Amino acid sequence: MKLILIFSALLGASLCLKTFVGHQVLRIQARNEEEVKQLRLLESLEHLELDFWISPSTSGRPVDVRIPANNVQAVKAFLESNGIAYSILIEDLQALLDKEKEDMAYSKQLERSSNSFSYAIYHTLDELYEELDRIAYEFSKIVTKIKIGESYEKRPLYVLQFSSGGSNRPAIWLDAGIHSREWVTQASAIWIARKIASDYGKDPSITSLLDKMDIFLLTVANPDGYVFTHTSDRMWRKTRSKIPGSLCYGVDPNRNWDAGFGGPGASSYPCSESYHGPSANSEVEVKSVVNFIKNHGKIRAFLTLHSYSQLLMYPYGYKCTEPADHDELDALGRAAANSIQSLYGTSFQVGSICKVIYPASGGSIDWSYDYGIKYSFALELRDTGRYGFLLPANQIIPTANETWLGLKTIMEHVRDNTE
Ligand code: 0X9
Ligand code: ZN
Repeated sequence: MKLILIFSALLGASLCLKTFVGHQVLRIQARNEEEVKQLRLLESLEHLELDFWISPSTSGRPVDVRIPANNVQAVKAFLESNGIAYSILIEDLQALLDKEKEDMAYSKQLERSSNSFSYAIYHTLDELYEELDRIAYEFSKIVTKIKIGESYEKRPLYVLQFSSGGSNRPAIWLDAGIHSREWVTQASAIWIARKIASDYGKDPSITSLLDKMDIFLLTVANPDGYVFTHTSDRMWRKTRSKIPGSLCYGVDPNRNWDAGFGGPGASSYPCSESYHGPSANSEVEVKSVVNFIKNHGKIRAFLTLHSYSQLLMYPYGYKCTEPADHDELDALGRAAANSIQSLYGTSFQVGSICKVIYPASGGSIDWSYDYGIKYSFALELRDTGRYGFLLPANQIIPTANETWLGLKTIMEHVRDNTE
């Protein structure tokens, strides 16, 4: 056991894994709009190299920020001098990362000796792709693997199509992992893939759904970023494209869609975590999905998985006005949140992106909604900040399970309200 750990530590080091020793994650509570303004100012100070896990929006909404060790004191002093309240969410990020690595090495050993894919642990891209193949092979009657494009670094973008037959049926789109560090989303998506495949013919709800509609599932929407979170920087969020004229890499793929592109809640600074990119659809990962959806022509729902915060959101993010279908989306969102809660009591807040999280332009569900896909929802899965993006692996299956109940509620409504 010890040897394995030493070996994996060395392996990590040899691949130049970025360390986060002494990085803290603070939860900041702005109590009025003046304090929010101060936090926006803080966000604009590039030299502090802050990573906002939850960006400032309005007073009363928490703001979570990762601060490099050498700037922790300065940020705390800034907050204190402005009388802004904060607490420490994560004392030492590296300690959590070490724990995650150790857990992974240990459970990987167990998985190897059991000779079957474990849904209760996090996997590398290659491992996820191998499991996609196994699902497509085992359930070949209803599952087909389709390559919808390639990432910037030329990795395949694989979609699983679930279909009981028919041609050109209306369909539901589901993706995960567009933000690479949100590991519980890719892990939940692959669990959901097997669940859909193995429940067809057993669960009357999924059976009647697939007898009418297809489901397309993109498990890893940002494969380059995902590989990078394993080999180099666990906190990587963006794509890995080279930005001309900048030393920084990557575009926030959830600011790159053609919906209010370049508006509020997106940055034009290439080093920012929410950099919108040189133009809408500049990221091939985004463009590939857009092309697929347009070519398909009958996508009736667009669902996307993110983490964390436990939110179920509908449009808009690029503006704060209500979408035309607000009442139906809100009611459906609430029904889905109730389904999620019914399993383990996990509570999800429901509302528009702008109202429940923050203004964010160029997001996927705003594009899909404006494109005409009425049932457009984004889910932010567990947790509410105790672990943030570093959700322990023992929460993967419960998270996937409850998420699936919520998605099923949405899909049933789509099934019953689609020609
Ligand atoms: O900032 C974002 O892109 C999302 N939050 S996250 O912490 N996962 O990065 C919120 C916006 C959700 N909007 C859409 N999916 N369109
Ligand atoms: Zn996200």
